[in-house]
Amino acid sequence: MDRRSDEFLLGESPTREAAYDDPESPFIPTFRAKPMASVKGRKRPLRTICIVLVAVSLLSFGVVLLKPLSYLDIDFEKAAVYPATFNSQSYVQGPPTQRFRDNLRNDTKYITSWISAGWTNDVMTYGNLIYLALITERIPIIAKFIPSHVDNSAPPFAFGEVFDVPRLSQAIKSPIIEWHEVKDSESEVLDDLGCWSLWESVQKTQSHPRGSFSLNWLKLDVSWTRTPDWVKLTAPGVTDSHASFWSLATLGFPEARANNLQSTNYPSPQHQVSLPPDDQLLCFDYLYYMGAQNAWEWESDYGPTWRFVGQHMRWNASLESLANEHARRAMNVPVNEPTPPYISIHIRHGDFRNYCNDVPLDQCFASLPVIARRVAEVQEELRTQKGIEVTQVIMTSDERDPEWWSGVRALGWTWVDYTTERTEEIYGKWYPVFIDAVIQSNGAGFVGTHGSTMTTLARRRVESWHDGPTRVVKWGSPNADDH
Ligand SMILES: Nc1nc2c(ncn2[C@@H]2O[C@H](COP(=O)(O)OP(=O)(O)OP(=O)(O)O)[C@@H](O)[C@H]2O)c(=O)[nH]1
Ligand SMILES: *[C@@H]1O[C@H](CO)[C@@H](O)[C@H](O)[C@H]1NC(C)=O
Ligand SMILES: *[C@@H]1O[C@H](CO)[C@@H](O)[C@H](O)[C@H]1NC(C)=O
Repeated sequence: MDRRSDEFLLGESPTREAAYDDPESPFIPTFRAKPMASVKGRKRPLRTICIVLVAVSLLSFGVVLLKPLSYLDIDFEKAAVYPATFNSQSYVQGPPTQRFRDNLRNDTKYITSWISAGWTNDVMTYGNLIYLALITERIPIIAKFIPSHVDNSAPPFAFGEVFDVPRLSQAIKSPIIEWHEVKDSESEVLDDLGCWSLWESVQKTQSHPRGSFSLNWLKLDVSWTRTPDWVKLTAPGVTDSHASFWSLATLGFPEARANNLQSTNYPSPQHQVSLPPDDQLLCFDYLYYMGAQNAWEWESDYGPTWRFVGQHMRWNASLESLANEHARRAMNVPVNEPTPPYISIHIRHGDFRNYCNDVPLDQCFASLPVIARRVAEVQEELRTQKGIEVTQVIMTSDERDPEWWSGVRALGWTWVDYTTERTEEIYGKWYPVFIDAVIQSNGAGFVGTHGSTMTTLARRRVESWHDGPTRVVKWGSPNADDH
């Protein structure tokens, strides 16, 4: 059992610094904490409390929509607990408007923030935003995903087409709205907005707010006000970019807001207007680096965003069934047979080579036999702990080298061939990464790559959703994964 693992510290590389300097570049945390114990399902006594809470929050929001759930076929347990759903339409004035403000309800407070990294990091950022919404009792407004590792020509992709928003909303007992429900995606109006920027309070490399292409898509001209330095999670001298959830939360309430309005303000870049941070629509530049008590809490068992939000971010059913079809074809499952349990693997290569420094690639990345040893451990755990014999193995990876894939084939493993499937032509450029993420998450067990957030999320999903065994393969030197 590899529940104990030492922290894997990759050396600082010039590339990492370069990525860090570029606000539009993804950045991977290199300090990874220990693997978590699996998050257990909700206990029965909690159900009564849940029902009461749902009732109370529904009443306080004033709307009870008696619409049957659309995902009853996915999770009967949870579906049965929640009798009604939050209708996002009830938390705006009406259909999307040209100016976002015309669509906000004057009796409601909102919160928003934006993204600027790889897709998984962006998923985590939205998770953090929703968690901050919960503790400030505000309604989160979520923008579309925008491409970074994915081809730049891929159009923005709605959060609700990746995740099941009604289900998430019910699980966390809060409405969630998407930006395109508030402001018309075709609007030509450039809206002024005052927001807090925490980027300069948490890191010293850049002396400007964190940028995001989302602002261009949403046509927002933001006047930023610097957050006070006490939002930083760690001591001023510590080089770490995390802010603390509750420090930011205080700014969502009148006292801390009023006491910190005198901070540096940047006029909006286009209209050159100086605005204080908006009180109705609380907004922050970037919420990827957030923690309650420590940095990188998505890695920890107690991590609040995973516990209160992330685990409830289940896939949109259409996407999930599309991924299931791809997985079935990869495993050659006959039409009339159910999808067999499989072990999913995520091997992150691509730009991770930049962390190898002087170590040759074939010695830096974990070899296939090293990965196979981890797969065997997962197989063994499934056999002994759950009594299931899992022989199907599906590889997902950003590796492009055909020789490497031949090696995968030689091990008797399979993968989705997106070229033969013509997935991008048929569905769009976003789909290979979405489908791979769904396939990873639905493994009976999972093997991933140390240092990749895509692995982190897959691992947590397999542990929470399927109670499956997981392993994370270390790399960086020839014997990195010895154990
Ligand atoms: N289709 C596919 N894409 C992948 C895979 N692994 C990585 N990628 C691409 O590379 C990106 C990795 O960025 P993130 O999702 O943020 O996760 P990460 O591995 O922590 O990488 P960084 O962003 O560089 O920190 C993904 O979003 C994908 O676009 C994979 O197995 N399949
Ligand atoms: C709030 O909005 C409602 C409905 O749009 C309107 O009737 C009411 O007068 C507004 N209240 C205030 C304080 O502006
Ligand atoms: C899932 O995504 C599809 C579009 O792919 C959308 O029509 C549907 O409403 C989404 N499902 C939910 C529950 O939001």
